[in-house]
Amino acid sequence: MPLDNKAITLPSVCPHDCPSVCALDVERLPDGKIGKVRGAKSNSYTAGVVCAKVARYSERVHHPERLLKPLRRVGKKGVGISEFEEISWDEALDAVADGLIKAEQKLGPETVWPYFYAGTMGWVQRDGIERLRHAKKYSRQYSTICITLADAGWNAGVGEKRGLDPREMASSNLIVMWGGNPVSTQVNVMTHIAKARKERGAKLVVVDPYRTGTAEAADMHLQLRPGTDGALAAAVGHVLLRDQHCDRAYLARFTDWDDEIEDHYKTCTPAWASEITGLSVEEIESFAKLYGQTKRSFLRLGYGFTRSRNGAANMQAAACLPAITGAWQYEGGGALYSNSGMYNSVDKTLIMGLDNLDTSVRVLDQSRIGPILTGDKRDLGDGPPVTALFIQNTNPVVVCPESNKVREGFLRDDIFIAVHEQFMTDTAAMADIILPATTSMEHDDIYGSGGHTHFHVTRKVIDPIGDCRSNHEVNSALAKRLGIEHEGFDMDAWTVIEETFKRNGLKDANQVLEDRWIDFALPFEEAHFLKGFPQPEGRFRFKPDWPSMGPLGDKMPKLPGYFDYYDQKSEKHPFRLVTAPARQFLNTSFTETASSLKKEGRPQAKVHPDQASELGISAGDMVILGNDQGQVRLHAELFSGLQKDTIVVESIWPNAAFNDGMGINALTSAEVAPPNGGAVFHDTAVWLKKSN
Ligand SMILES: Nc1nc2c(c(=O)[nH]1)N[C@H]1C(S)=C(S)[C@@H](COP(=O)(O)OP(=O)(O)OC[C@H]3O[C@@H](n4cnc5c(=O)[nH]c(N)nc54)[C@H](O)[C@@H]3O)O[C@H]1N2
Ligand SMILES: Nc1nc2c(c(=O)[nH]1)N[C@H]1C(S)=C(S)[C@@H](COP(=O)(O)OP(=O)(O)OC[C@H]3O[C@@H](n4cnc5c(=O)[nH]c(N)nc54)[C@H](O)[C@@H]3O)O[C@H]1N2
Ligand code: SF4
Ligand SMILES: [Mo]
Repeated sequence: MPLDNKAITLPSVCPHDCPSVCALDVERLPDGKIGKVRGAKSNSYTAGVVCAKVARYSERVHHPERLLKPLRRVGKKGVGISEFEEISWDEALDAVADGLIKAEQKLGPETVWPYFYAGTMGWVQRDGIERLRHAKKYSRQYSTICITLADAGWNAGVGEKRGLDPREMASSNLIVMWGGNPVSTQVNVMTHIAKARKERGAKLVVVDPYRTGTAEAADMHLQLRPGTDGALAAAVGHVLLRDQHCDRAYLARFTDWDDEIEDHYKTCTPAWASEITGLSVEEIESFAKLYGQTKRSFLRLGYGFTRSRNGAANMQAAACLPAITGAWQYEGGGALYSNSGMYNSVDKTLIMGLDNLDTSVRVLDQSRIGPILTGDKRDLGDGPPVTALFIQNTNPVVVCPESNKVREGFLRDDIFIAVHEQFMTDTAAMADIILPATTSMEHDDIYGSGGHTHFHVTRKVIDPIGDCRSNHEVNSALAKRLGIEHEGFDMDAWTVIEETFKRNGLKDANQVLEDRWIDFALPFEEAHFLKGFPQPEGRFRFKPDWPSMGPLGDKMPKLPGYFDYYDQKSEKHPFRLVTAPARQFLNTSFTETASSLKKEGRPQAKVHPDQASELGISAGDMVILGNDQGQVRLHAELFSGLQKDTIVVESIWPNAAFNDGMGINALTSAEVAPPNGGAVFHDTAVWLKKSN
């Protein structure tokens, strides 16, 4: 790529797994490196703001430890770069193809499991691995690690994964951030909240088990016990009905409201919810009053409160509130969980090779990779074991639950592992072959966005660093070696993008590139479901049809509220552990950058001071957290912003950052949650003790 003799600014998009999907203005310096990264001012959602870690993005892109050459492991698994030797791309691709072919020859195609997630959210680079999978009939992946429970809960009531335009917050008088921490996880929400507060004196309420940065900024913080949101939501509903803050005409016209639901809410008193949530009756009453008295109330629903065995029920119960008050009818009123369903109209056949999809091929649950690799029959049935993994865009050795089992599986000597990565992650260190990957600055892509409504097109800002290749290039080169024919593998990434736009009847991709994005925002009436909810009967469902939503749907309660199915504390496990995201990391991304590491310090267990003194724990002491699955050793931090029986460990640190070399997910469970699965990262009962 020809360079300029001065710094120039080029458009891009943040690729990370974050609802904000910021539009970026990126400086390219005369030496071909990226310089400053800023949020695009011209994008009405990004509004010139990015988080601190991406403002420092050149530190990650030009990091001295970026993987720049293909590597073959010649020593021990799980150690790191010293155990690898450099090889050529041809040797590496031949070795990967050979590994996959040999496994298939022995046990059939389902023994091979291409495994990926959202290290980049770009559709072409993230989802292209599916084209390889479907053509070969390799085992399919059920992606459950993040959104499954939240999706189920939202869709159960509303019917489709979309909601308010987040820019409408500017017109809201009350914003309720429920189970999310945007100060850390999607900073742009705070921009729009700040605007509403400044211009209209809007109030901010945060529902979160600990005093996060967002809670600190709030007018009211409901610091409940983790997993009890359904009870809080039902009690708020009770007060809204009792005090006539409900809209009876709206309920009759737009929902399935009936006497059974009415009677149910009558039983959900604040006193009852106080016992369960640990909040006082006054806190519940005053929140309900504020919510009931404010028609322009924007419920911003996060993921955090759904990462629990009862997470789908919690989400559905909270989503009932704007249906009770009828807030949906007003500007700035209603709810947003995610808008990513808006892009479902864009057909991804070319990107994902859906023309080769064979639904008779087995599906394995992403979050259950630990049990799967250690031979759990509940997952494998009569099918073959997984003996070959090809991994892109994810770091399962750290991020997946039951990580002692994940590690055991990766350490098996009868499994072939290829990892395409930017860094020597814990997962890459387990590989037989590592392929070096480009970053979003070095390849082309398109991005939808959960937190807003833009659909972005970008081209690379700089040339690939070292010998890095993009996922699309690697998948195409592997396809040739595996004997796969599909038109998507004969196109470069940009052509896949152009064709996808053309085949969907969208604007020409080059035009969108110039415009930077298409805004998919819907007209007011549709965004607010004023023509009816996208359910077969056109009504919001207080009574979801859970059994139709998944094999465990019949476990779910018929009516909205508290579902007491979670990892409750017990005499043996008297604490509830939340593994919330760390501000300076993005999952495990940025755990390699010095500035993020410096700011985060070390893994710490936040323990209430009263609890600590009962257990003889002082600030900075080494403690052990444990349950029937495992133990982790880390330092204690005394923190008063949580209930006495709650512990928070901000995550996700590499395993080696913990004192016994095993990270927090040793404690989290891979149990399948109702109705249709989903990981339960904040639903763990543990014991805590001082380490000697
Ligand atoms: N800095 C940073 N940003 C990130 C990420 C990161 O790791 N770091 N991860 C990215 C990804 S992949 C995602 S999906 C999003 C997730 O972003 P969020 O929607 O913010 O969701 P969570 O990360 O699950 O947790 C957010 C909050 O939920 C709270 N929480 C936990 N359990 C409960 C509960 O039972 N009830 C209630 N009310 N709250 C609860 C936690 O304490 C935490 O403060 O963020 C993205 N952005
Ligand atoms: N305890 C606990 N565990 C959690 C969570 C939690 O809150 N608590 N959150 C969960 C959630 S919500 C999620 S989404 C998962 C996320 O978990 P992961 O999907 O594993 O996310 P990351 O850890 O960011 O890893 C993404 C990897 O992709 C690589 N990558 C980025 N771009 C590219 C590319 O273009 N090509 C290739 N080949 N690689 C690329 C990055 O270098 C990085 O190592 O973690 C889950 N795990
Ligand atoms: S807020 Fe999220 S999307 Fe925006 S720059 Fe940071 S990580 Fe990327
Ligand atoms: Mo996620």
